[in-house]
Amino acid sequence: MGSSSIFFNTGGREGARRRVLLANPRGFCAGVDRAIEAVEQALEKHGSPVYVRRAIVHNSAVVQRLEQMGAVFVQELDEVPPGAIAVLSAHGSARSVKAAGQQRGLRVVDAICPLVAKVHAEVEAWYRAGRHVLLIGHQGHPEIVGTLGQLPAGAVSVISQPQDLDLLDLGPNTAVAYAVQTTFSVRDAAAMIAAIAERFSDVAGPRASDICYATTNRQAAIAEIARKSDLVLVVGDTMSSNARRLVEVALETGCPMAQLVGDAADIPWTIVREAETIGLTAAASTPESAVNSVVEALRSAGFAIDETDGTTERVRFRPVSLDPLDPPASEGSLEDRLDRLRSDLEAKIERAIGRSRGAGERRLAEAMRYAVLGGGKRFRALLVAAVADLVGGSHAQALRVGAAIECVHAQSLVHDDLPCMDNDDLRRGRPTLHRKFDEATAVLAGDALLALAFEILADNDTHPDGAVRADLVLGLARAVGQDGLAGGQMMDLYPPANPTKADLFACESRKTGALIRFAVEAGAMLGQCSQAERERLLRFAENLGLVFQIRDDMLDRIGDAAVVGKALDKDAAAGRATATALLGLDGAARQASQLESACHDALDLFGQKASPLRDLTRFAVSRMH
Ligand code: GRG
Repeated sequence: MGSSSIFFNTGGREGARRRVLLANPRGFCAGVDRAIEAVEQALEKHGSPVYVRRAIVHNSAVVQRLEQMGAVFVQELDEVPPGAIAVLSAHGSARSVKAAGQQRGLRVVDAICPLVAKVHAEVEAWYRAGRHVLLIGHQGHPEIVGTLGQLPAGAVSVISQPQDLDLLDLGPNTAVAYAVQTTFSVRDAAAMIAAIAERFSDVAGPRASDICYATTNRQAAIAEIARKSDLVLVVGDTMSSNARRLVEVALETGCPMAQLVGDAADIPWTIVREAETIGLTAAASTPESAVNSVVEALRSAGFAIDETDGTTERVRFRPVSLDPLDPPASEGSLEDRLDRLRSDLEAKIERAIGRSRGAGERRLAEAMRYAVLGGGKRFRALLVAAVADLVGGSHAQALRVGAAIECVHAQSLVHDDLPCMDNDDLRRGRPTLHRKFDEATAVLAGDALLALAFEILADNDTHPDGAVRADLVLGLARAVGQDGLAGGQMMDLYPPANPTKADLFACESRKTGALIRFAVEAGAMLGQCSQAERERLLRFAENLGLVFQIRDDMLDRIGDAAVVGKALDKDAAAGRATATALLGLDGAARQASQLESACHDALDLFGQKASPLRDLTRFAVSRMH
């Protein structure tokens, strides 16, 4: 219904101030936002059709908008043709769903809300600890079906009300643990937990409530408003559990009437006509456009809109991993593969930096992007991918590690260029970050890139095994710290009085070699290799790191500034103890060639399979940029 067509009977209360109390927070939560974004991005990257199993979130307006963009909603994955992309909903899915999809050759993206994934991890841990799991939630709701599907049949009992406990065939001394549907009523959950504690002697539960922050905040906000309202309208879909809970909370709080509306077209005008104060909120799956349509209709009908204060929500999640959509690493020519690797890597970094809202955050994210996405050969990321490929590691995981290393590398370049270090104006053919932005932004963007690198490595998507992730984090920490980049840079800034070749190597193998060594080590960690292979790879890495920096020193003398993308002839002017200063240009070239041979020797063990690493070595020695 268009607001202009509303005929409104004020019931003789023209003088009274009729108002709408607009709840805060309301509408989209971070998990919903993230799931919708995953479908949008899959469509943007791969075009239509992108199949989505079930409603991505419980809102028909959202579903219709995505359908118009090219998404195809299905009930089950067997409706999806092999090879196609299938996105699983934010509510989470049973393990068997994902496994069956992968078995049919689908490229499955899981848009599960991270807070639901946390509940999945919890129930699994309780089960492994020998506890029977009591899952507090609504039978048949997709989130409950998905959580049930994490464990074998019989391991979990779903309970929706305290009386359900009487139906369980479990003795009072059974070790139990409870978990709660993230969108359950906070009040009802408390009553259920109390009933469980009464019925069982050995009860474990989550450290923090399973009910998500968004449900908790929306229920608290509407409870506050409902007390002062004659009518509460909840903008949401009838499918939505959290929307229905908001209606219940409003009624329980004492508001005489509460109703669910999809948008302005559903406004119950006969009831609204009698109301003086209307509380208005929206479910976590409701787009703000639907709320706006209701607000505008009520405003046109003579209601003043009072936006109430409420909790500010700062929860953000990293975007859904679209790794499963990457084509197999081995497809296409070498050139194509390198181009694809670079573009996949950059897309990953772009997504890892993510969306930002406030002005300060936007500037920081912009500076981070400028630093890490503005050119660069991606040598270190190519190296991780080539080593992982050599030892049977996953390409998608190698790309994530490569993205982390490129973030650290970019940080080191940004800080290296600062006035307190090399004071450079040009990098990768463009103004350095502090010239383009300012020094404070450059320092902070570097800090944030460094933190982001560790965040990427520590993320579950990088490797399912926590021990491997811990090794990756440890390895990178060592590569950047006192014995790595920071220590090497310090040696460069404060060289000994009469530096020897050993001093030079000690500095260069840290300043540049440490990250190259870590790239090789990380690639090896992602695959399976014998101790002998590992030792060879490390020897290869040691020599490659040195050769890469020696060539860098040589380029300062012989390079073309336009090709190298930065000011040259700076080392000699600054009296730096570089390879060319210590060994002369010819001596440095001879040294590089010896190191190159040592790289090839170390790779002998791998035979033909190591040819991508040999190509990268040749490139390191002969590169002109
Ligand atoms: C990482 C905590 C931490 C501190 C950094 C400033 C600093 C400490 C270290 C400087 C390290 C540095 C800049 C070494 C030089 C490495 C080098 C040869 C850079 C050029 O690498 P390329 O050629 O560059 O791969 P592109 O632009 O292609 O990525």
